[in-house]
This record gives sequence, C-alpha cells and structure tokens, in this order.
Amino acid sequence: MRHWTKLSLGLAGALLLSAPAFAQTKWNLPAAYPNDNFHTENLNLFAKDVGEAAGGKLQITVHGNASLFKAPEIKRAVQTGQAQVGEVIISLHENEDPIYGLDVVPFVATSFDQAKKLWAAQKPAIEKKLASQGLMLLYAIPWPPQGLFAKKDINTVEDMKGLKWRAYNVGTARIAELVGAQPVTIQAAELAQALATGAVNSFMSSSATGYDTKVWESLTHFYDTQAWLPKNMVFVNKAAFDALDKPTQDAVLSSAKKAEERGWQMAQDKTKWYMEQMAQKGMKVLPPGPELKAGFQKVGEQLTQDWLKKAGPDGQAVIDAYKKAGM
Ligand code: PCA
Repeated sequence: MRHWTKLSLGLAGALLLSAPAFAQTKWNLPAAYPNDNFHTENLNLFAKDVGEAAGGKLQITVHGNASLFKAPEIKRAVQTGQAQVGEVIISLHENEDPIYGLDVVPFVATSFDQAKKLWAAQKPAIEKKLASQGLMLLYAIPWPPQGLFAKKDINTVEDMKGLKWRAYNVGTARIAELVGAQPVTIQAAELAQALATGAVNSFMSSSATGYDTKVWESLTHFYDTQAWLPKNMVFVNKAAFDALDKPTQDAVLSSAKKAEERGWQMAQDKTKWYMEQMAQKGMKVLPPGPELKAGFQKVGEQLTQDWLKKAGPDGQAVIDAYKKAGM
C-alpha cells in the first residue's frame, strides 16, 4: 500500500515538474521544400532557436515538403490564420505585386553578393506590401543561382523550342513563351514525378532542386547559367505575433536574424556541393556556350522591360536603389 502511495506521489511529482509552469503557444510553419533541403533544415534550426530563446513558451512545428499546405496556398493560410508562420518562394506571388518578382528577373543579380544588395533594395517594399496584408516579414534566404536542366545539348535558345518546360512562377513560364517551349507550372514537391513520367523534360532552377528531385534519373545536362537567385521568405501572421509577450517576440526576432545569416551561408556553401553531386551521378554540368549566353541575355532584357512596365516608377526606384548600392 505504502509502496503504491509513494509511486503515485512520485508520478504526480514528475507530471508537475514536466508540465510547463506557463501557457505554451504552438505555431505551425508550412513550407514547400523537402525536409533535407537546406531551406527546411534552416527552418528547423530556427524553430529550435525560438524554443530555446523563448524558454519553451513558443513551440514552432515545421511542416516541410508541402505536407500541410501546397506552395501556392501557404501565404493565404498564414494571412487567414490557418497557420501562424510560413515560408514561400517570394516570386510565387508576383501576380499580387510586381515587387515580389524582382529577384527572378534574369541577370539583374547573378551572384550571392549582388543578391544581397538586391534584397536590401527590395526588402522595404516587400515589408510594406506584407504589412498591408496582415503579415510581417522575418527573413529571406536565396536559392543557389538558377541554371538550365535538359535532356540534350542546348547550344542556342533555338534549341529550346518545343521543350516540355516546367515553370515554378510567372517568370519561368514567360521564358518558355519567349523561347517557344511549352510551359507547365509544377511546384517542387511534384517535380520528381513530372520528370519521371516525362510530363516535362526541361526547366530552370537551382542545383539544389536538381539534387532534391534526383534529376539525373530523367535528365542529362545542367547549364550553369547563373541567371538569377530567387529567394524564399519567412513571414508571420501579425496578429499572432502581436499576441506574444515581449520576451517571446524578441526571441522570434533574434532567432530570425540568426536564421537569415545562417541561411545565406548555407546556400553559398552548398552550391558547389550540389553541382558536384549531380556530376557524380553522371550529369553533364557545364557553363552555357557563348551563343546560348547571348540568347539568354536577350531574353533577360525582354523580361527586365516587362517587369519595369508592370512595376512602374516604384519598381524603377527599387532598381535605382540597387544600382546605387553598387551592383
Ligand atoms: N528551386 C525551387 C525554386 C527555385 C529553386 O532553385 C523550385 O525549383 O521550385
């Protein structure tokens, strides 16, 4: 009898000790890329940092690989409070505002350094836009430079005519249109399958996504065109953020700052590694030839014109700020 009393007292004690002495807030973070992609790894580190910095008061659960919401639905889910924080590739929302599409205009920023300067110029406008949508920006991280994946030699843009082209946003669909390829919009989570079934046989993206989708199982060439560095942004529902106490808000902000620095470094560090992996799997990983390069430059000029026309004086001001920063 005494033994049981002791045991139950012990159990009750353990429960008391393990139960937080405060209310714990739980946030869901939908994300669209695989769990072992560096963006998602960084999100998990961010969640861990927040938990620690907030002394356990806020627990963020990352749902990678579009498992909670599909990529195009994530932003709305956070706006409507179905999720509290989320990650999307910014350019997915170019239709809402051209400012979301600036980092995917080819050849505006083609290195990590330039991408960082472009982000500094683009950020205030994006923050403002997000604020008008009830959202608050936390940070943004680039993808490695975008190259061209194909199943044959591509020496000129004419060689791209008729390709079954996978697009991930308005910009990549427009490229198909300009070179006479047939665009199909497919998000990363469905890309491996689209490649396997032959629904598409070409696309532009990073070595990271080539690696994530085991692209070597379907395609043979990666041309390292370094055309642009798109970015993912992580943002919160502003009302959910405002509902946190001040120390917890600070924990989110300081962890976001850490995540931003870490993520830029991860993207840079992994770029070469991803390309090496593809080469090791037997892909031809090579720079674009001079004719292809020249053709792409022309496509880029057209897309720059398109963008400036859409974005008007506000967009021009952002580009000017970028150029002033010494691109
Ligand atoms: N990978 C993502 C977006 C940009 C990138 O490099 C994709 O292909 O969907």
